[in-house]
Amino acid sequence: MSEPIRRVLLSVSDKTGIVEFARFLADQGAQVLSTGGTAKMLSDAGVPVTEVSEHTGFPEIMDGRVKTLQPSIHGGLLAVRDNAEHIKAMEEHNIQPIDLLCVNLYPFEATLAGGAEYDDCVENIDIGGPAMIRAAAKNHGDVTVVVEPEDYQLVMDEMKAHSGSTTLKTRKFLAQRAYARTAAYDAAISTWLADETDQIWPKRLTFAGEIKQTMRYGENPHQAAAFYVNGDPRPGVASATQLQGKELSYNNLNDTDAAFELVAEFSDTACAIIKHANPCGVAVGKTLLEAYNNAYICDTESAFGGIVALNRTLDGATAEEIVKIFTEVIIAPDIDEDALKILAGKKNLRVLTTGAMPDPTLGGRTVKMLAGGLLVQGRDNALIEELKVVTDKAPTDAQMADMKFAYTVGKHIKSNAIVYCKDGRTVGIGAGQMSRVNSCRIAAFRAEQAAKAQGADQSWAIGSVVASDAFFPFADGLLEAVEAGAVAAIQPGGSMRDNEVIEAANKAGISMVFTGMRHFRH
Ligand code: 93A
Repeated sequence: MSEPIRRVLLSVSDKTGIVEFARFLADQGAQVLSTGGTAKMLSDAGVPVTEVSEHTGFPEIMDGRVKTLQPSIHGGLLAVRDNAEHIKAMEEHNIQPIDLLCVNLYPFEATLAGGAEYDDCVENIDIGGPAMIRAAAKNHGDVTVVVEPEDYQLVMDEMKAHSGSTTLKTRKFLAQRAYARTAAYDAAISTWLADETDQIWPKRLTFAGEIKQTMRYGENPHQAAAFYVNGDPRPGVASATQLQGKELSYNNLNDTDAAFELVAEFSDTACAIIKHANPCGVAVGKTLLEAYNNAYICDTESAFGGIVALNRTLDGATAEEIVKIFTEVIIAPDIDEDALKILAGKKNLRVLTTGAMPDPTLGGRTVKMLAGGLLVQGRDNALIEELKVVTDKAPTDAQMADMKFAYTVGKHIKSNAIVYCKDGRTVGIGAGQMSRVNSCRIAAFRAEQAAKAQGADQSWAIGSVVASDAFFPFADGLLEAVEAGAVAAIQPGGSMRDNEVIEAANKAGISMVFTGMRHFRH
C-alpha cells in the first residue's frame, strides 16, 4: 500500500483546472508548493500555497530560468522512500519528499506554430519543467507525476478510492505519459533547430505525434490502429472537421488524404474520386458539378463506395449528384448550406471540411516504415518547369493543357501509372501494374468501357493524350497507347531507348513532350 500524498509541487503554464486540483490536494491534507505564476493564481483563489522560493530558500532568478532547478526540489522528487541512504541524505540536507508533481511545460509548440520570433521560441524552451517531470517519472515507485489537465480527474479519483494515495499501476501509466510528453517536446525543439540550421537530414530525425483517434481496426480487421497528428498546420485530413457520418476508418483516412492531396494540385475547379488510394476519375471543370460529373463517368463502377475530394466549396447541385451513388467520404474546403441539407439525408456519409486548401508546393517529409527502420523523403512537391517537344509534330495548346493535367494526376497514382485524358478529364487510368505496357492496356480498356457505359460508339482514348509517370523503357507501351487512340504523349524521358520511342511516335504521327521529371509513387 502506497503512502498518502503529503506534499505536492504544482507548476503549470496551462492553468486549466489547476485551482480545483490544488484545492482537492490541499483538502486531502497535502502541502502545496508552487512556482510564481501558479502560486499567485492559487493564493488568489484562496488555496493555501507555499512558494517554491520559500521552500528552497532560494529566489527565482534569471527571469525565472532558474526556479525549480534546486537540490531540495530534485532530491525531494528522486529520493527512494525506503532507501536508508536516501533518507539519511534528505535529513542531512534538509530535503523534504515531494509525492506528487504536476507540471505542464512552457508552450514551445504553440509559440512556434504562432509564428513567433527566434528569441521568443528560445525563451519558451522549458528546462526546469522537463527536468522535474523526468525525475518524478523515474521515481514513479513513490511519486505521482501529472503532465496534462485531462489527468487531474484520474488522480483525484484514485486518491479518493485509496485513502489519499495512488496505485503503482497508475503511477507507471502516468510516468509513461510523462516521458512521452518530454520526448515529444524535445522532438519539436530539435526539429525546429534542424529547420533553423537548414539540416534537411540531421544525424537523428525526431518525430512525435499526438493521438487523435483510435480505430476499431487498421487496414484489416485483425490489425489494431490509431491516427496520430504531428501539429503540422497544413490543411488536410489531420486538421479537418468532420461534420457528419460514421467514424473514419484507417482506410478512409488513407484514401481521403490521397484524394485531397490530389485536388490540391489544381488551381482550376477540380474533383477527384478515389478508391484504394488511387483515383478512378479526376476532372477540372467550369463548375464543381461539371468537374464531379466528368470525374464520375471515367469509371462509374469503381466510383461506388469511393472518396470524393473537391477543391471548392461544395454546393447543393453537386451534392445532389454525389448522393445519387454510395460514397464513403466527401472532403472539401467548405460546404454551403444547401449542400449540407442534402448531405444530412445520408446519415452514414462522412463529410469533412478543411477550411482551406494546402499549398501543393510546400515541402515537408514523408515517412514509410520498413523492418528495422524508417524511410524518409521530401514530399513530391516539384512542378514541371519546362516541357520539351521531342517529336516532329508539336501538340496543340489544348493537348498541352490536357497533358499537364494528365501528368499531374499521374503523380498521385501508384506506379506504373498511365493516364488517358481529354478535355480536362481522365478517360482511362491504369494503376499499380508491375509492367508499364499492362498499365497502358488497362487504361485503354477502361477508356473503352467508360465510353460504352455512356453510350458512346467509340473509345474515349481516341483523340486523347496519354501521360506516363516514368519513361517508356521501350516503344511497346507507347504503341499500345497509339493503338488505343492517343494522339499526344507526355513522359519524363531519360530512357536508354528514348530514340526508339521518339521514332515510334513520329512514325505514328503523334506528338510527344518530355518533362525531365519522374513521379514514381510506390
Ligand atoms: O525557465 S524554466 O526552465 N526554469 C525552471 O526552473 C522552471 N521550473 C518550472 N521553467 C521552469 N518551470 C516552468 O514554469 C514549468 O514547467 C511551468 O511551465 C512554468 C510555470 O511557471 P509559473 O508558475 O510561474 O506560471
